[in-house]
Amino acid sequence: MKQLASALAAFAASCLCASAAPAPSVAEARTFLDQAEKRLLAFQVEFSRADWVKSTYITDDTEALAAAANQRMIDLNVKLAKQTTRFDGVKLPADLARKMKLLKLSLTLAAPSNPSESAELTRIAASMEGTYGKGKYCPEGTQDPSKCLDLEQITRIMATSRDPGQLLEVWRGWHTISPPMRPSYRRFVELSNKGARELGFSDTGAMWRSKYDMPPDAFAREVDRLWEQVKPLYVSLHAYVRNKLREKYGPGVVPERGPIPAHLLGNMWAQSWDNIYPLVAPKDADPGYDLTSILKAHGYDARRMVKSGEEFFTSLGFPPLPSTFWERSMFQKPRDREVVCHASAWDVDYVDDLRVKMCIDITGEDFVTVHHELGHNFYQRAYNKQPPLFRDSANDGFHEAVGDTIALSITPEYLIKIGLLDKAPDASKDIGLLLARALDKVAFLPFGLMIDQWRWQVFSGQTPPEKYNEAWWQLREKYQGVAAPIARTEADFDPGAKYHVPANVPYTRYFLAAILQFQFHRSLAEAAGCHGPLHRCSIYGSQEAGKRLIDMLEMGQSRPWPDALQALTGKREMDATAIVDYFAPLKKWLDEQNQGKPSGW
Ligand code: X8Z
Ligand code: ZN
Repeated sequence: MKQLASALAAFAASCLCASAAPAPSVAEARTFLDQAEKRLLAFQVEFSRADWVKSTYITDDTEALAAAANQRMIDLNVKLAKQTTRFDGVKLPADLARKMKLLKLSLTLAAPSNPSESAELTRIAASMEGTYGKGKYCPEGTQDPSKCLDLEQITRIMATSRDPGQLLEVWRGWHTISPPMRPSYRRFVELSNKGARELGFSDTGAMWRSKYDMPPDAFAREVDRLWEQVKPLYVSLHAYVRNKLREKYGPGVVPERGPIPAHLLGNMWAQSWDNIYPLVAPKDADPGYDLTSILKAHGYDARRMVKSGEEFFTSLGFPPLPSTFWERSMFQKPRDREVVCHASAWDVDYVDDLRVKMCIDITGEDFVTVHHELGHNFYQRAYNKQPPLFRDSANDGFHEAVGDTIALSITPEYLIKIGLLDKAPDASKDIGLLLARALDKVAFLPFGLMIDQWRWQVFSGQTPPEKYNEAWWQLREKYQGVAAPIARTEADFDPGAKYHVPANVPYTRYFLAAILQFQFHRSLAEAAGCHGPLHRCSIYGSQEAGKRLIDMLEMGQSRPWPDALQALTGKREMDATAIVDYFAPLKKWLDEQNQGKPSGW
């Protein structure tokens, strides 16, 4: 039988006759997809396991094993994606047509078909992430490795120190981890572009932009449109914060009109500014509580923070996490080995082997991140009954938005319900509450946007390797209005000091999520019957909101994302009016404070 089949195949291959082979049937397409899904799933699970071990125990060996498993998975995916062209022009039912399309689009990293190039690319990918995970700043003259600071220690200094000299030192120190990545990144761009081109995309950035159920150029315009909607709000916040920082640090450190030096905003990347809330708090409207102190005072540890997050989801009607989640997750930084601390959520078997990997610090910021990660896990389990190719979010912004949507419900009233707060601040403190939230959510918007503006330019060749760093700072200034606190040159590679660049995680998803979570929150709050101001609405305990959310999550990626958005919000467009309306009272207040002072940079 086997021989006969190969003889027929040989005949078909040698047949140069004009009468083309008949178009493949729908049944053949179905069989092809069934088999592709099975094979791909097996390779994905194998890679997940290797990747988990590598990320929680970085060594040369685990890196090599994970890279090899990644290579096998990518090579298979590339091969299958190429085979789909056989079915081009065949009229397929909608679900099969969607699967064909997703098979071509599912990769973030496409490897060239040349096996040695594919191996080189996956090794570079694993090693850049490892370099980041192991990154440390060792103050000059330090011989003693125990004096070196890891990112968790540096993060604490960035969050709490008000000494510009010390902030500058750790800012500079962390940025010393990335120059060694520069040649690797350059090669990474070359090879991944080669892989993307073999799949018919002009470059890796174009491949990323093709994943949104619309033409890639239309997606880029959509992102610009959303940014224009929120920009005035950001500019108001920026002007207010710059002025407060100038009062605090003096005109020699903070300019009156120009960009804000990037080391003063409470975060290594100036991507969210909530840690400097005490420096900018409104005099008469401070809510009078601080989540970090509350968690510490109540003796919360990492596990209890995760339990509390889980309890929010179960209050909405989600089933509790499986026992394996508690056995296999990593909540704390191990003392005896190198790990990738950057928080992530895993679905190792694509069914219910859910895990969180995070080095949790007992802070309000990490409490929010715990909810963020759990949002991924509950989404992953909600779509686990879908066929493998549909087991993903409607678009990647949706995946990032779910947990953040839940965290928007961490209101004073919610904290009272779970016994963490005695009394809610009255409405006169709303500006303080909104300002604290804006320092996180509004400050993030331009950062969420600029990382991939940089990468899209790098992948397309518009930014050549000799200009990697210059282009990075141009975009940071253009969008965020922040500047490097000390001179930078092309000997630096500052993009590499942000996790998602060496780890090759696309970033526009977070920008979309920052917009979407307010749309989700607005609809869910309505479903929960909350009619007060949205920043005071918590959907905690609402089965109605829970059902609305779960119904959408269960769709996975089976339909184009506007269908999923409609299921949850009744609208088919991403729309920044939800975030703009949420912060409207704050915007008015900020503009009053900014009167007569410069804004913009
Ligand atoms: O990377 C993350 C999550 C994991 S998906 C912790 N975030 C972005 C970041 O840290 O830069 C969440 C917010 C933005
Ligand atoms: Zn995430």
